[in-house]
Amino acid sequence: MLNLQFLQDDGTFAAAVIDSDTLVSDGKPMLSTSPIDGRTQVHSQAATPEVCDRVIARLQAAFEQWRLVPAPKRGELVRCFGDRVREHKEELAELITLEAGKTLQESLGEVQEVIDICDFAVGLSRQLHGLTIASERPQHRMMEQWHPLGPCLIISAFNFPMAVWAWNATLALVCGNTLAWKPSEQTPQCALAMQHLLAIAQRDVEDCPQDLSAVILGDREVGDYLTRQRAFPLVSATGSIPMGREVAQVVAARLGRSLLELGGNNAMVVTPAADLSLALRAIVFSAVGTTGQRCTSLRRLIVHHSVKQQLIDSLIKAYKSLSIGDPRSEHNLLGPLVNEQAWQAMQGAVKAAQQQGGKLLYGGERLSDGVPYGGVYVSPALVDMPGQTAIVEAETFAPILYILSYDTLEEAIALHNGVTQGLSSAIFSQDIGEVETFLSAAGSDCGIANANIGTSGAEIGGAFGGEKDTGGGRESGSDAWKNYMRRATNTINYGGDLPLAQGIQFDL
Ligand code: UN1
Repeated sequence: MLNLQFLQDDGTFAAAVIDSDTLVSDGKPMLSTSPIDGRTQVHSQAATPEVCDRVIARLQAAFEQWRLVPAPKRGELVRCFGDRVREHKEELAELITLEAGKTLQESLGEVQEVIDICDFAVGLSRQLHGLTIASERPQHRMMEQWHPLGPCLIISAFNFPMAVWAWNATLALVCGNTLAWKPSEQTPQCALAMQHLLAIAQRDVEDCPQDLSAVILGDREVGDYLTRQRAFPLVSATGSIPMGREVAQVVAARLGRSLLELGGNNAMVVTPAADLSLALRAIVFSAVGTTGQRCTSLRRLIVHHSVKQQLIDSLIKAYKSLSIGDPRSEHNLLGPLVNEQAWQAMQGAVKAAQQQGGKLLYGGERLSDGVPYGGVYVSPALVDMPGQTAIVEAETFAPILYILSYDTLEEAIALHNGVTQGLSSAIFSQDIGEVETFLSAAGSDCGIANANIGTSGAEIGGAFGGEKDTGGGRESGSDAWKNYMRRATNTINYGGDLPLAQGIQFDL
C-alpha cells in the first residue's frame, strides 16, 4: 500500500517534505478539494520563507555530494524509483483521479508516462556526452563536458500532477541535480506520493545521499519566493501564460535559466484529402480528452469548406455518444472540470463566442443528472465561428472546440499561426504535398507539428514544448537534458609551445 506518511497529528500535511522529514510551519492554511464531488481532501500549510530557506540549504548541501556520484549510478536511483512506480501504478492513478478529476484510463496513462520517462532517463544516464571539436592549434585538444547545474526548482500544474514533474525530475536527477517541487495547490497528495516513492528508492540504492528532493507546498506567493532564490540556477514552470511571464521576468532579472511550458491554443487543419473517419477520432480525443484540460487539447478546427458540414455532422453524433460522469467509473470518457472557476471561464467563453458571431452547435451545458453531486460536469461545446475572433485567440482551459473554415492551404496555415500561442498542431491529409508543406518552415509555427494524429498525447521520447507565448522551453525527450546541465568547453595543450588562437603573436 502506498503510505502517505507525511500527516501531522492534526491530519494536516506539513509545509514541506525533504527526504522523509516533514517540516511544519505556521504558514497560510490551505485546503484542496476533489473535482469529483467538491469534497475536502486535504488540509495543508503553505511553507513560510523560513521553511523554504531550510529546505534550500539542505538541497544545496546534498548537491555537493550528488554531483560527484557517477551518472550511471545516479541512473540506478531513477531505475529503482521507476520500479516503485510500476508496483503502485493503480494506486497512483487513483490518486490522480481523486485530485485532478481525470478518468482512470487517463490517470493510468499519466503514470505510464512517469514510468516511461524513468526508463528514458536511466538510458540517458550513460549518454550525457559532449563533442570533441577540432582545435586550430597544434597539439591541442578541445572538448565539451556537461556538468550538473545545482538545485532545480520545478513548478507544476494540476492537470498532469505527476508526469510533468517526472519529465523534469528524472532528467535533472541523472544530470546530477537536486530538486525542489512546488506542486499545484490542487494536487498535494500526488506530489507527496512521488516524493515518498523516491525516498524509498533512495534507501534501496547503496550510498545514495539524502536530501535529493523536496516537496514544498504553497500558493503563488511561495512559488514567487522560491523563484527569486539564486540557489536555483534553473526554474522549470508549467502553467498559465501570465504565470510564466512573471517567472520569466523574475528569473531573468537574476540571470537564471527558466524552462517554460505554458498555454497552447492548438489547432488541426483538415483538408479535402483527409481520411475523415481517422480525423474524427483524433478530433474527439484531442478536444474532449481530460475534459479539454490539457495544454495540448485541441481548441481550433480549421476545416476545408468542402468537407465542413460532413465533419460537423459526424462530430455532433460523436459528441452525443460521449459518456460523462464520475471519472472513477470505467465507462465514462469525460470527468469533471477542475473547479467552479473553470466553469465560469467556459460559460464566459461560449457566451463571448456567440456575441462574436459564433453559432453553438452542441453542448456547453452544466450537467446534473447521473453525475456526482458537488462536481462540475459539462457537455463539451462545439462552436461554428465566422472567423478567428478575440475569444478564439484565447486559451480557455475547458472543452470548447471552435470550428473555422478555409479555401486554400495558405489561408489555413495563416489562420493556424495567427494566434500568440505555439504549442501543438496537426494536419489531416493523405496528400503528401499538403502534409510536408504544413510540417515545413512555411507551415505550422508550433513546437509540435503532427500529421494524421491529434494534437494531444505526445510521447515522452520527443522534446515537448512550444514557441511564442508557450514559452520556448523543451522538456522530456530528445536532448532536453541539456537544460539541466552546464556546458564547459575545455581546451588542453599537450605540446611544449603556447600558440595563441587567431594567430595572435604576443612574444614576451
Ligand atoms: C500538459 O498538458 O501540461 O501531450 C502536458 C500530452 C501529454 C502532456 C500534456 N503527454 O497530452
